[in-house]
Amino acid sequence: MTKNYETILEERLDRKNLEKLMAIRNTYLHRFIARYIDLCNPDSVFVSNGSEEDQRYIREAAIRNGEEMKLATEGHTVHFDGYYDQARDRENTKILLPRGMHLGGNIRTMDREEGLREIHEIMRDIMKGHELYICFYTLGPENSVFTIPCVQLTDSSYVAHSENILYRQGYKEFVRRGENPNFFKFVHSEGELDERRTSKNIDKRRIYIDVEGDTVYSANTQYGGNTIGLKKLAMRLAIYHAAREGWLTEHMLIMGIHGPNNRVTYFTGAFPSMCGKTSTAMLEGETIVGDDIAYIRNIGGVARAVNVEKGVFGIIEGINAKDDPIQWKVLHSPNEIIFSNVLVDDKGRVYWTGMGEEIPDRGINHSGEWWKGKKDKEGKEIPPSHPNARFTVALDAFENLDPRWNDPNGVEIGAIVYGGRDSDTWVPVQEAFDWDHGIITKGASLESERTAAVLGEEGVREFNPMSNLDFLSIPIGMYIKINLDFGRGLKRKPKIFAVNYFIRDRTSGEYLTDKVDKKVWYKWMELRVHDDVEAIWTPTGYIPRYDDLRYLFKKTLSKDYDEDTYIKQFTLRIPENLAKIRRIREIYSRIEGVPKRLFDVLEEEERRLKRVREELGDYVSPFELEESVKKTQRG
Ligand code: SPV
Ligand code: MN
Repeated sequence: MTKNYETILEERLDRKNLEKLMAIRNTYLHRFIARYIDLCNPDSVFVSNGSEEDQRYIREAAIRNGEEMKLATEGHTVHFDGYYDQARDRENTKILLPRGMHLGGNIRTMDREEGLREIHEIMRDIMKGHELYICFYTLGPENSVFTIPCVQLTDSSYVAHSENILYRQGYKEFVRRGENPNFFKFVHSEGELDERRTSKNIDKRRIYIDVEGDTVYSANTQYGGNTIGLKKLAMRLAIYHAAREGWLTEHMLIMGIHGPNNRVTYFTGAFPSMCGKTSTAMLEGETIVGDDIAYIRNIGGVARAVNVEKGVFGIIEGINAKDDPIQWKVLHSPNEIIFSNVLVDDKGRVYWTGMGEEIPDRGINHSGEWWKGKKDKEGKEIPPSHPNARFTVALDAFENLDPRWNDPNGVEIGAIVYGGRDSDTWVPVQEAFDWDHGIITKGASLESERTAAVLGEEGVREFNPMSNLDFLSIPIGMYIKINLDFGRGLKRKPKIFAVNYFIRDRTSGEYLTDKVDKKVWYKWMELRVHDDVEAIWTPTGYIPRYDDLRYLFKKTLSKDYDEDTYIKQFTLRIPENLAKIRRIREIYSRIEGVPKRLFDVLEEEERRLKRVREELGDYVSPFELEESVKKTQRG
């Protein structure tokens, strides 16, 4: 940058926008913005102060420049990402680190100098012909210990519009903080666009995370998970900070589970993508605080959590009127919603796979003009909507929004739940013996079966500790240690549970639980948090007693729950559990810096499983377990 930053800002911003920017008295911010205006060279610059007027400007720009199209319902728009730009790009997402530093084999990193050089090269003049939007937000509620102010530079009106829906406005927070260098910075450019207004230079798609500079660069992509700075990009920066400051950044929902006598117990839950996280957060009769990302801090010995966001970027596939009444209603009301990568007919109505209604044979989707049977370049049939098609909507559109969702002190966490897609090992719900046991055998041992229907690959288990692996910017061993330490510092420790919505029958292969059954598991966990019901000891944790479940099934779902179903669902599968321990131990033994405690706790669990196998065999019904424990207690 040869010119002085003030000169650049004066030359490139009109009077109104310059005034808005200068009302924030922060020269770090001004220098940063000037540098990227100079480098990326947009045609014009718009500074948003978060007012209704400025938000409208961005909404209208998205329509005007063709990144979104209006739909039949008021407030609804659709955005398409490029055919090859439909998901997070793990390959080209890298953490930039000083030369010679690595985070271990499971996390992609790159030499910082080299990465910065490459991305700055790619970004030179990349915004030519585009308008640059400069927007301010906060992660977490404003003016609280959780708050992280953020500035987003993007030349995509779709990205800016999405962020206005998903995040709290932060202009005032910036004004209040004044000359302060501590904020997250995101520079995004969709790059050159094709005739469909989608990113053209996918080969130059890069998402580089400069943890030391608190900055993320993203280029030549539009898909939200790669571009919406405050979502998964900020998560990597926050994990890096949290690790040093003793708090947690987690890929977790937050929800209130409603127990007896109007008691509300807050849960957080970690699930890998497409494993039921949003549908859990949307359970009927319960209340939602957040569906994707949580900051958790120890405040006075208590674990408290806030939703980093204020909206939902949810998967739309499979949402139907019967199973998802709350989401269905929102998607069919005149709210501000951006649909992405769904099918649109000529009347401006949207359709998606699994919606439970007839889908037309023609329309427009992520592949352009679409007809039933259309194939892509690889000869693969194109579905009407992409499996990762999404909707973006603010949380306040939902009738189940928890009244404390924006509490600056967060909500106290009573329970933490971990769950993955597991066809054969874990029972539907179980409670860990204690914090360490939960963190290690549930969170750190989380695996999920791949969902893509790729022949031969289906069922491959992906290791995904705390469902956070894709977002780690610190070594895995350090991350596990921080989780263990966090619990040790708490006076009141949340209980830890594991759930499995995907357990199948050993012989028929059929799912053993209904989609709605999870309601009962949460009601049971809520009672356990307050020690209101007893449970059965098993080598892997505590499981529900039949009588308690029968009562809860009747009460919450009006369902008769029979013993046979209970036995099938809760039979302890010892060979599968032992195999899992072997897999997990093998993975961790190849990772550096893993706390010894992890191996000890796994070994204890292995010993317990083997002991029970000797006495009761490979597959043990919960009734047998209950009997056997009673016998031991009688001596
Ligand atoms: C996920 O994949 O976990 C999401 C969507 O929440 S993304 O923004 O792509 O991360
Ligand atoms: Mn997510």
